[in-house]
Amino acid sequence: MARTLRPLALILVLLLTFGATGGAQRTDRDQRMQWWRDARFGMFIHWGLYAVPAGEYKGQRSKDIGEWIMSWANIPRAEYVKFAPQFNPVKFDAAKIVSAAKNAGMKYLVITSKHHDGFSMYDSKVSDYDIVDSTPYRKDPMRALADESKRQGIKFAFYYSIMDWHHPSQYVKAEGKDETAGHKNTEMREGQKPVYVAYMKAQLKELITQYDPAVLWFDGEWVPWWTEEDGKDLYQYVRGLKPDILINNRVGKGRKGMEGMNKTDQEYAGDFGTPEQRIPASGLSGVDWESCMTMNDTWGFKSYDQNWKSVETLVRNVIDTASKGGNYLLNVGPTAEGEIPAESLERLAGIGTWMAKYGESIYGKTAGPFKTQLPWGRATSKTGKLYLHVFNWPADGVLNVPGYSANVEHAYLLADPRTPLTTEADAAGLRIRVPAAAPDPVATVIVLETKS
Ligand code: JFZ
Repeated sequence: MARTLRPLALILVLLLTFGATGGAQRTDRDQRMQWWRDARFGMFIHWGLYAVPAGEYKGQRSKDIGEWIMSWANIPRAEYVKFAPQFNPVKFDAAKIVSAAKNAGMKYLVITSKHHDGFSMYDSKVSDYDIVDSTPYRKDPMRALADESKRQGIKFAFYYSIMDWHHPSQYVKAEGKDETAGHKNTEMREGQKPVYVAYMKAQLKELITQYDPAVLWFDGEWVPWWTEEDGKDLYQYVRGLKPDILINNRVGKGRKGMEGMNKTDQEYAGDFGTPEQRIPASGLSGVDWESCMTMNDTWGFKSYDQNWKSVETLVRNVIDTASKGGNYLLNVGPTAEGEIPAESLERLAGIGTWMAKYGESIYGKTAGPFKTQLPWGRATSKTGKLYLHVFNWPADGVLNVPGYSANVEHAYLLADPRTPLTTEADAAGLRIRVPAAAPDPVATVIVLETKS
C-alpha cells in the first residue's frame, strides 16, 4: 500500500471496528449489513460427530436434540471421542449441498465449525480433535464448502460454540452427571479462562483468515463464566480480523432467551438478534434479526425424527419472517455419511419452486405498512411496491385490504404481471377483484404499485 494511503486505511479500520456496537456510525453498519438484509433466507447446517450416534446411545433414544447427545446420554469425553474413528462422510458433496441451498432460494449458509461437543469440523492447527486429524475421512469439508460457495456465488458463514464440552478448561458439576460429559452449564476451572479464550481466538483466527466467512454465528454464550465484557472483547477481536464481518448477538449476554432479541437495559455486543424456533409476533423497526428453525425437531441428524414441517409451512415461515423485516435461517442436519436427508432435500426443492416464482417479493424487501396482521396473509414492501402474500384465498373473489388508502396505480399477480386486477378504494380500505380460485395454494403474491 502506498505510504500516503496508510493513515487513511487506519482511520477506516478504526471506524469500522468501533462503529460496531454503538449507533454513531450507522452508515458503516448499514453498509456491511446490506447483503444480509437483502438475502432474507439462508441455510443453517448442524453437522458434527453427533451425526454418528444419530440420536441413539447404547439403545437409548431421546426427545432431546441430536447434537446434545453428549449431554442427555451423559457420555464421558473418553467415550464420546470414539465416534471420531467412526466418522467417515464419504458421501459428502459440497457442490450438492451448495446447489440444494441455492435452488431453494437461499443466499447464504451458516455451518457448525465447532458445536458444544468441541469437535472441529475443519483442519485446526491448535487441536487434533478435528475432522482431518482424528477421523478416517482426513479431508476438510469446510474448505470444500467455502470454495464451492464462492464458486456458486452464495455467502459462506460459520457457527462457533463458546461453551466447549471437550476443552480441559471446562467440566460438569451436576448431580448424577459425569464430570467430563456435556451439560448446559459447564463450569470453568480456576484460572483456565484466559487459556480457553486464547484457544477460541486462535481458532477464530484460523476460521476467518483461511475461510473468509461472511458471518460469525456464536452460541453457547449463556454459561455463567462468560460475561458481556468477554463478549464485547471477542466481538472486537473478530471484527478486527475482518472489518465487514457480521456477528450475531450470542457473542455476548444481550439475548433474551429463545425470543432472541436483545435486552434493552444497556448496549450489548452483536449485529443481529437470534430468535430460535420462533418468529416474533411483529417486527421491530430498526432492529436486525434472524429466526433460526429446524425442519423437524432436531438440529443435528437423528435417524428417527420424522416430525417434518410441510413445504407450505416452511414457505409461509419465509414470508412471515420477511413481512416482519427479519431473515429466516432454516436448518438441515447431514448424516454421518455427509448427506442432507432426503426429506430435507425434498422440502428445499419445494421451497425453491415457490421462491423461483415469487422471490422478488422476498429479496431486498422489508415489513409491510400494516399495524395489525392481515386476516388472510402477510405483506412485504419496498418503496413504491407492496407485495400481498395471500395464504387464505377469498371465496367471493374479492380481497379486502383493511385500512389501506394509498393511491394504487397498478395491481396484478406477481406470476402474471400483464393482467391488471381491478381495485376499488372505500372508507374501509382497498378491495381487489381476484380470480375465483387461488393461483397458488401455498401463497399467491399480488403486487400493488403505488404513487410514491
Ligand atoms: C442452541 C444450541 O444449544 C443448539 O444445539 C442449536 O445449535 C441452536 C441453534 O442453538 O440452542 C439453544 C440455545 C439456548 C437455549 C436453548 C437452545 N436456551 O437459552 O434455552
